[in-house]
Amino acid sequence: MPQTIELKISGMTCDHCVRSVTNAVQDVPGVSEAKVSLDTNSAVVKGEAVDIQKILDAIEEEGYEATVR
Ligand code: 9UX
Repeated sequence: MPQTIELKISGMTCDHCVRSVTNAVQDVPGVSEAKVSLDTNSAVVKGEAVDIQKILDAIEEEGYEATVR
């Protein structure tokens, strides 16, 4: 079943950060779309059968903190 996951992300300060987070999230299996916002320090991720913990781990590996909100 399709999922929409909203995340709070801290530590992003420029557009390159946004791109790093976007790419990392898009590489997680099942993710179809990741919209990351610097303005609101958040992301909306869409996908199917996604392991949310893998998204959080992928973001943390890039050096940012993420929580589901
Ligand atoms: Mo921009 Mo983000 O120079 O970690 S890439 S601050």
